[in-house]
Amino acid sequence: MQNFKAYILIFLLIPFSLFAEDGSQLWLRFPNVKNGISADKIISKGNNPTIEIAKYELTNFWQGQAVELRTDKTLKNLKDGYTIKSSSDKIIISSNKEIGLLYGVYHILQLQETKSNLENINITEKPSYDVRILNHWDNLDGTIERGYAGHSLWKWEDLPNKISPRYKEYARANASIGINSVVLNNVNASPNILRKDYLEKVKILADIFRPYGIKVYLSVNFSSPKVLDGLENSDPLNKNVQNWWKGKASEIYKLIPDFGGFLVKANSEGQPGPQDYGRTHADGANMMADALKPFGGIIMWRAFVYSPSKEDRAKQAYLEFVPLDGKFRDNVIIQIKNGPIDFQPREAFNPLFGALKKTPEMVEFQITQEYLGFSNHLVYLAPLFKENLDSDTYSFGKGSTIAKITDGTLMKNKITAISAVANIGEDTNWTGHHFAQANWYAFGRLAWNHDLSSEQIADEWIKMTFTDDQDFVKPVKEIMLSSRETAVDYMMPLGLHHIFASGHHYGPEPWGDYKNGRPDWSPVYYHKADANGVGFDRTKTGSNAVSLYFPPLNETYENIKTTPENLILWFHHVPWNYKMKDGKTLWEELCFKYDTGMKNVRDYQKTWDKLQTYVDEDRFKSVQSRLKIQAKDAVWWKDACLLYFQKFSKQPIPYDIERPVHELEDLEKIKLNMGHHN
Ligand code: GCV
Repeated sequence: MQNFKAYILIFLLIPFSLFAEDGSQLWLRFPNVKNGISADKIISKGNNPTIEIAKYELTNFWQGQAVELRTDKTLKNLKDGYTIKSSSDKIIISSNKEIGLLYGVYHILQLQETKSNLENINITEKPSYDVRILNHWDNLDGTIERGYAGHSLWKWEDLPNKISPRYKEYARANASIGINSVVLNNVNASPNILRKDYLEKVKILADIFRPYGIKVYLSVNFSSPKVLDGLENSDPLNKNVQNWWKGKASEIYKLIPDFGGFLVKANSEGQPGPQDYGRTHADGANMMADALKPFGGIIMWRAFVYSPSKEDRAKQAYLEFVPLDGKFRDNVIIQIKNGPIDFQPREAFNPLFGALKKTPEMVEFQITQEYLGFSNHLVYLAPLFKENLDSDTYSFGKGSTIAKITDGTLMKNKITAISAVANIGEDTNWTGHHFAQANWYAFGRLAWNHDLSSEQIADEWIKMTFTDDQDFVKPVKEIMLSSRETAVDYMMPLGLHHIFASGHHYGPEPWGDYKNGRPDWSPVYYHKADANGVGFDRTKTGSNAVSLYFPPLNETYENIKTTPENLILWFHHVPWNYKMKDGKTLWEELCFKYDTGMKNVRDYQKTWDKLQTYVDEDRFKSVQSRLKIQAKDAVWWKDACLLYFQKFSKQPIPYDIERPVHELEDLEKIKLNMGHHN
């Protein structure tokens, strides 16, 4: 009897466990595939670990025609791109490189899973960027700076002996979207990463990633020579220091012959750098560049520098780097955050893009949602990435988009690269929020082809990650495509920025005024609300950051009437009763935006609940409960910001807008214990 009961119980549980999905397979689920084609249907000469992976994917997951994999030297101009052509009895994938063949295999698998037309295929793919790189902000103790999906994937304690199966899964996921480079450790770098024992661990990861076409890079600490080996200093003009880096480079390349290079955060937020010795960023970067040059390595030198000076933070990277243009070695590339402040929900683009005419530049995006609700909020980031890449800098005349400046079209750069701070941790589903997987996916796809639309990327991702049923795809796509603007609306509409609570950057703290700390980390520094109005005056009467933009943008932004309204408070201090284009006053518009953002999240909840039958139980519930948090947070943001700004506008919240449900004093008391400094 007892047994019988157990059977019944198991029987009842089976349907749920079968359908339960934990998200660990990302967009590589293949839910309807039992077997792929048999090995004799794969035509390929030669054996190579990358080709072996391609064969594995085909025999496990590909259900179509026979496939021929061909390396073809005449396709050199496609770099690691490929062609896919169908003939009567097979599909032929050709590439100059083995990795291109693997990319081609992932491409046809994507077509199969999205139920795309597989007849008469004739595809040519060439990547937009050579280096498509994830920056992990993982510390050697296993924590992750701004990581919201658990601890680091890298088990430094276990390496080099014990190898987690997830290293390979991670590499496979990256290869499936064309990511070919990773920085393993935080830009706030521990010198220890360059110790012999750590390099031996790094080597193991590099060996695992190599067949998937992925090169390893490291963030390095500028003081490493002094800290690790007791040199008298780490001055880049000191011969001993230069030799130390040369020796370190040859030690690394002995272990990892295809090592990619270094990423460096120097003289920024307390990190050491060449300026500690009165030298310039160029002196520092060039010293490292010379050490890596014989081995083909590159230096990605970050432009994220600012200090608590009188100068507007939005100008500082420009002022620091423009005078150094032309002074960098040809294996240095300047890595620039998309905006001039710090990964805000919306920023104007960084005026440094296009301002360096002789030095290659690359974008740094942030996939991890430091300023976008961590892994609690559903925010699809492709529209943010696209907005930046499609921004016209006018630096080489009209049409000088950031995409064209960084991909080599306008600058003929020797190195082209694009980077983003990863949102990956050891959580079962890799990214915490199931929908945050879409941001990893979207970055990879855009790094491969920046002309893809946010919509197309969302469409692919939804179909592969959930289902291709249009009744699901359509509403979910609508949520995703509107979600970034929704987050801007309930957090920081109309160009407001950096009004986050200090430290964790999660909730609102527009009242934050750190007089005794760093004023440039204070929300009041950024919104400047007073009885007259709100917003940061960056015109001639203010910080004049507008002058850093090329004409006609400098004029466009100087004039409040021509400044896009979604950036109006970024560039102007705007009177509360200023008339917006829709006839509302600024105050009314601000209220309306916060309200719209909040209501949109409530609508996402309704939509998601209606879709329950299309999603497995576990993922459905997980997304549902995070949407609840997002909805609560949106009300928190709206009430905190409107009640606070109301103290200055001294006007009622328009009566057709949801009433606040909090008291400002209560919100001001909230102190989340989420750690971190600024
Ligand atoms: C890695 C912001 C973040 C820091 C980060 C820094 C950077 O200030 O809050 O956590 O540090 O950017 O990008 O260097």
